[in-house]
Amino acid sequence: MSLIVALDSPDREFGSLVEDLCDIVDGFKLGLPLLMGRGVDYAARLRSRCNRGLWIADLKLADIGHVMKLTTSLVVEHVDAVIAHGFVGIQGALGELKEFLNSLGKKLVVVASMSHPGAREVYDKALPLILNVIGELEPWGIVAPATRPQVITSIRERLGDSVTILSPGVGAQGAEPGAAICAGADYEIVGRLITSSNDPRAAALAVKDAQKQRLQACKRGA
Ligand code: O7E
Repeated sequence: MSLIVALDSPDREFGSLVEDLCDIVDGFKLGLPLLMGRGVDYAARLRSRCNRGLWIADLKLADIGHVMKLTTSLVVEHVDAVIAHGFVGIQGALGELKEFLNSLGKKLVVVASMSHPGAREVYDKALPLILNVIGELEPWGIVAPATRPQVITSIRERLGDSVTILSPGVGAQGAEPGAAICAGADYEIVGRLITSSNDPRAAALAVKDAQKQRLQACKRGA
């Protein structure tokens, strides 16, 4: 099963949580509150507690290429992938960022749609245009909402198997573990359901178990 844990709180000590989860999860996503509140050195220290899996800087960049590269360069040595918004387009923006990341051997992840209810207001309407950008840009990964699995299915149908789909919205935002994977996602991103638990390792193992059961059910067509 594919599980990435979102670390967002700027005032939490995540070191022991990272160590506890290191052998059972597929990676960690570092949110902007954590990166801004604790600094880039903290990201490096966290990674030193678990030097395996996929480490992602969730910068959710949306700027001109020059500025996105400057922001990325502050943290990129400590992560494997960086997240940017898709609506800024390729020329003078995502194209430059992708080239920069490629030159460093790092991955670009582009937001195709989001998990909160307000995503229906703009994101859903813009999705065909954003998918044009993603289709042309060919980033390593994209973000699509676990809260609306039908969006994941339609994106997977449109883009095929070559793109990696990361899906947030499980747990605190209402999606059940495994639903996004059944719909075509590769990874589910889970934050508070695990990080706010008294026993994060048990919570992560429960998510993985629920993912497995859901996947078996959806393979049977349930
Ligand atoms: O609700 P939680 O606690 O499970 O946290 C969800 C995480 O996923 C959190 O870090 C948030 O920033 C992120 N996220 C969404 O919740 N919705 C989105 O649409 C997109 C993301 C996100 O991570 O985008 C990049 C993968």
